[in-house]
Amino acid sequence: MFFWKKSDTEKKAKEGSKEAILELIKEGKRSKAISILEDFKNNEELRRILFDLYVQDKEYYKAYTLLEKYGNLGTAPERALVYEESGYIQKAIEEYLKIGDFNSLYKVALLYRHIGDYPKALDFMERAYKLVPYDKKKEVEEAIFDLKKILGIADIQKESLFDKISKTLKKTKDTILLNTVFINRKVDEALFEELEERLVRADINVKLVLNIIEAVRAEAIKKNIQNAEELKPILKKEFLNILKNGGNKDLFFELLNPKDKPFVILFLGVNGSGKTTTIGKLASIYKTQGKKVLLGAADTFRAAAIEQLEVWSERSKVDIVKKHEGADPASVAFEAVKKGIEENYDVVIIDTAGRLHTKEPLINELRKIKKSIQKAYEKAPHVSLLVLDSTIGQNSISQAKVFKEAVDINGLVITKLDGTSKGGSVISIVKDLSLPIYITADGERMEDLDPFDPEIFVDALLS
Ligand SMILES: Nc1nc2c(ncn2[C@@H]2O[C@H](COP(=O)(O)OP(=O)(O)OP(=O)(O)O)[C@@H](O)[C@H]2O)c(=O)[nH]1
Ligand SMILES: [Mg+2]
Repeated sequence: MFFWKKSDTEKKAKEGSKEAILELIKEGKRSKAISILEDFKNNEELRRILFDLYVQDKEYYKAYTLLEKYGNLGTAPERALVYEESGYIQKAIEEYLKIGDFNSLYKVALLYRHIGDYPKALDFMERAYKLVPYDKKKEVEEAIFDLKKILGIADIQKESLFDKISKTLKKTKDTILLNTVFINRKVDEALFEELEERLVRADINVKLVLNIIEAVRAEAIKKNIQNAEELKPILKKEFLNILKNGGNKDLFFELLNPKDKPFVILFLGVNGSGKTTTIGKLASIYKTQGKKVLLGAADTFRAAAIEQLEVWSERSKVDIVKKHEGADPASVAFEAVKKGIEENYDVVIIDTAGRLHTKEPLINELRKIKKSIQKAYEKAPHVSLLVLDSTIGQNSISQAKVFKEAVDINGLVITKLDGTSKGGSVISIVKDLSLPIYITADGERMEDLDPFDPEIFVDALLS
């Protein structure tokens, strides 16, 4: 009978016949075959089949135990995959290194990055880059750039930052569409009008736009420019002229490589501007540089605010000074800086609340916080940064003025540039506030903090 025939195969398989086992697999009885093979782990040939089945079925941990007990099974890429998937990163790295091609070196770099060994990650990323296929070039360049940034190495490649900022500014660029405006166009009144309208839509202040257009128009007449493409460098010059007080990328790297210890940074800004998120990212970067970091939860207004900072401190494995909701924020700031000195911290970062509807109390509270910080350490805060949410564009200027009234602000952090079409507001903000930009933020990952480079910003905007 048919039934007998089938069971015959099974019987032979159970006796360890390789052919019968392969037959079972062919018939689709994988789990049966696997359970039989598991009784023949000592047989080298059958063990190899079992390993393959485990890998195909993504049973990596089982494949791993087999590897551990019997050693050399499968190919290096298979073994690397098994180790990686079952969480044995160092062993996975060893296997990938045996392969040595682009993919495996890239993988090694990603794994080192995953376990937080950034110097090794950078080393292997650069080795992988030497073998990079053309379609992966950008991706690897960006990864190298991010790692260098995390490590606080100042000699970043301009192209990488340009690519990143271009991507970040996508929504703003889609609004301005300068390339479309300028392509195959004559210089005439209609062009200036369209340019004006698009710059206003990207949230550059109307008066400022009119001035810029006026200057561009004058230059175009002076040089008798007919082709719209040739207006681009003139526009760039006008933007750069405004942004020349907007800071440069060194500010970011000075922040990452502070001279004094503990280096105290005070973060200010209205609720939701991105203070806590930026503090968290910055703390992670310092931590990966091997610095000892302390956060001060001086936003005691809401319990959730304290908790959010706590989550970041756990994620970045840095310490935190906190008190209960409603505690005196100035006392939290004082204690954080004091602890920073006594326990030899490299960096102390103070988070604050920013409820604008209580303007007078807010100003008084911020002044008190600053005084307490100075009481604990007279040189502190070394830097006071005001965080502005770019999605509200120029409206942040009036907010900023309230904070400027309370505390001497050294510079700005512009957040959420990834989610806004109002990126042009950066130009108005710099012009109006005369403050340099220390950091731009564009996402949720630790790497999504960037230096501000006016030239790159303008090039990206006009590209
Ligand atoms: N897309 C994007 N979202 C961001 C960025 N920075 C912060 N956010 C988000 O913005 C929201 C507010 O960020 P928070 O860091 O809590 O802001 P905060 O200034 O600490 O706010 P309060 O604690 O309420 O004063 C959160 O949902 C963040 O995930 C950024 O650069 N890009
Ligand atoms: Mg917060």
